[in-house]
This record gives sequence, structure tokens and C-alpha cells, in this order.
Amino acid sequence: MAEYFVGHKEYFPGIGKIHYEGPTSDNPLAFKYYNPDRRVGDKTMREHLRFAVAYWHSFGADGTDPFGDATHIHPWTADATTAMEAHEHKLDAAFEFFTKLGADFYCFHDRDMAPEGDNPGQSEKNLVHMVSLAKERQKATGVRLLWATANLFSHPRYMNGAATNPEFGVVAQAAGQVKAAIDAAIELGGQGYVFWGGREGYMTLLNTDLKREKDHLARFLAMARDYGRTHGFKGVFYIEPKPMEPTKHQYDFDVETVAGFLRAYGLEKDFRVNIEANHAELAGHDFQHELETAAALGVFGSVDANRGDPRNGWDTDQFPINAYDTTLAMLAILRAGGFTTGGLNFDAKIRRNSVDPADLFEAHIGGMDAFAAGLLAAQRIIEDGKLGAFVKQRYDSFDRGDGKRFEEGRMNFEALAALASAPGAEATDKVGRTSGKQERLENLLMRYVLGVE
Ligand code: XUL
Ligand code: CO
Repeated sequence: MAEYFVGHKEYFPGIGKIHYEGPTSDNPLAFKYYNPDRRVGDKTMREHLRFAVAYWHSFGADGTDPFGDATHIHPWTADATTAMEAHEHKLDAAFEFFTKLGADFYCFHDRDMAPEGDNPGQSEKNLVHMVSLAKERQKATGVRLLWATANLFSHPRYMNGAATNPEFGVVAQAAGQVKAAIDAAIELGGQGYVFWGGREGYMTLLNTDLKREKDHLARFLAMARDYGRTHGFKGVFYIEPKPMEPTKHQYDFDVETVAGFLRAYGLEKDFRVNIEANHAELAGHDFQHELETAAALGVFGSVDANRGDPRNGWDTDQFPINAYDTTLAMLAILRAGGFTTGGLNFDAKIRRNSVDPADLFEAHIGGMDAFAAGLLAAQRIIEDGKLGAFVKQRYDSFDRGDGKRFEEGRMNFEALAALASAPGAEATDKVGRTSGKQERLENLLMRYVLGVE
């Protein structure tokens, strides 16, 4: 991967290419576990993990919170005289960052990449211009686009929703934006296109026709899919579940809800889910639950890697550091067959008071190391085979005889019921009293996570 800043202004001076130095390194600007070319099972770490940097948090967010002004003074904005120029400089800074970090992918919203214009035509022109520059930089560096999306939540016109807005005129505006963003994804060879419906939900049911809004959402998604497919988009469409925030209730509540919605409207062939760790938590699940549910329902696609705070109920978008969580996540991902078009996108931001340029690097290094360590632990679990064998034997009464006939649908309910009192059936006070062995398995998991062989 070529370093992009050569021949351009350097926005992160004093920080070079980040290398793997191993767990004993004291260098905060080195990987301790992520060793891109190390083989783990049948692939290298970089092929397994497919790390992506989120454009909006890393180069757009400025530390503003509801109580205070910006704390992150971005040099790429400070040295520009127009909004377009600021976005061009931001692109330079972003590609410098991707290449120094060694991230193979990035993700963006239309409005991160290019500023909104005075009218839809101007907005699209701005995006087309920036996409042409991004395409050059992708070519020069080898960095690829994991997915693009349209920001259908920041502008005031979307305060009542985008595809689910009660006013048709807003739905049309949203379509204009999504069409241009799909065009951008096609032009940049994007492997995916994400729909996150931040305002596709309701604030109160008193003013909402829920059935009609869901129908509109499905219609909009089907039309966007058809547009993409007829214009050469070969990637995967993703829906990113989240239960709430900014709406009181978001229609794409969690993986199970999205999978049901996709089937109800016949969208399951083209759409999968982009699962965000923190959104899982907000839905009352854990990350592993959402990943395993997606795999079970055949909709697993991509991941927004981050972390929430279990003690509060909002989307804190912190960088992931918990090796237990990343181990269980990577186990679910490996068992689902690994990523194909998807990857691990750090939808995470540094804190308001993290104002040193190195903080952005250290945040990503920590997240990449956490997932690399998780991958290694997950591989240990798979290779050791004890956990898999335990689960398999737990269900072994379905692998033979009547249990097998039941599973294969070769038994009616009367016959099943009759087995309860068949000669040789276990006494009713004995049947089912088998330990789940949770504590033993948790102890085993600790060994895999800590890596003690
Ligand atoms: C919001 C969120 C978004 C999506 C893309 O919670 O996760 O950043 O990932 O719009
Ligand atoms: Co996200």
C-alpha cells in the first residue's frame, strides 16, 4: 500500500507507517496483536478482518456535544477557504491516515465526502467531483471502499423521516440523495451500500400511520435496489439495525426485526444486515446475539465495530477494546463463514478531550488489536474443538432415532406425544436434568481469551 501524502501536504506529521511490534512493545504507535500478513486458519489477518475507517467520525466530527463547542481543530478544515476546498483537503488527510494506519477500506456518507449545495443538482455535482478525486486516491494507494451511504438524518427536511416521511416531497428528496450516493458507490467500486434509517421511525404513534410508513420504506428500498442493479451495482445492500436514537422507535429495531421485514417485503435476496455493537446493546441484546441471529437467519453481512457503555442508554460510539466481546464476535463471524463483501468498520469516535493528532491513530490501533486478539482467541476455540463438541453432544438425541425423525419432519404430533409414556421412556422426574455446564464453559472461554495454552 503506497503512502498517500507523498507529494501532498502532510496532515499527520511526525507519525509514520504503523507496524506490528508484538505484545511486548511499549510503542503506543505500533500494533501489539494485529499482524496483517500472519496466517490464521485459511486466511491472513487482514483478509479475515477487513478493517475500515469511518470517514464521518474520524475526519468530520469535531468534538461538539450538546453542552459544548468544537474541541477538535482539524488542520484540513482550518487551511481551506471554501467548503469544497475543505473537503478536498479532508480527502488528502483521510488517505494519509488510511495508508499510515494500514486500513484496507473506508466508509462514508455523501455529506461527509462533499458539502450539500444550494439545490439537489449542485449537491450531486459536488459529490461527483469529490468522488472523482477519491477514485484517483484509491487507485494510487490500493485502499478500497467498503460501503457508502446517504445521510438522510442531519438536514432539517428529514426531521419527520426520509423514506417514511408523511410528505411525499421529502421522500423524493431522499431518493435524489440515495440515487447520487449509489452512483458514487458504483463509481468507486464499493462492496456495499448501507441504509441506516436514523429517522425512519416515530416520535409518537399519535401522529403516525405505522403500516403505511413501513410499506413506504419497503417500496423505497426495492426501488433503490432496482436502480442500483440496473446501473451496475454488484455489491450488497445492507440495513443497519438500531432500536432508537434519534427517533423514539426505529423501524429497523434489531436483526430479527430487519430479517422479518426483508422477508415480508421480498427483499431478502439483495439485503443483509450491518450490525453495530453499540446498537445491539441499545436493543437490549449483546453483540454476539445479533451476529449469531444474523447468521442463523442468513442475513449476516458487515459490522460496525464499536463499544457502548452498559451504564448509559445512548450511542457513545467508543472504540472497541474488550477482548471477551471481540472473541465472541469473531467466533460468530468465523462460524458464519467469515466476511465476503463485509468488514469491520470502526463506527467509533475519539473522545471530546482527545485532541492530539496521535489519539486518532491510537484509537484505531487499539480497536484493530482488540479484533486481532479476538480473532486469535476465536481460532483457538475452533481448533481446540471442545466448545463445538460440547454443543454438538448437547443435541445428540436429535442425531438418531426418534429425535432425528422429529427434526426431519417425519413424525406427527400424536406420535411425539405418545413417546412421553412409551415403554423405556425416562421417568418424568429424571428427564431433562442434564447440566448446561455454563460455569465450566465460561472458565474454558477465559483460557482461550487469555491465550494460556
Ligand atoms: C448511527 C450510525 C451511522 C451509520 C451510518 O448510529 O451508526 O453512523 O453507521 O449512517
Ligand atoms: Co453505524
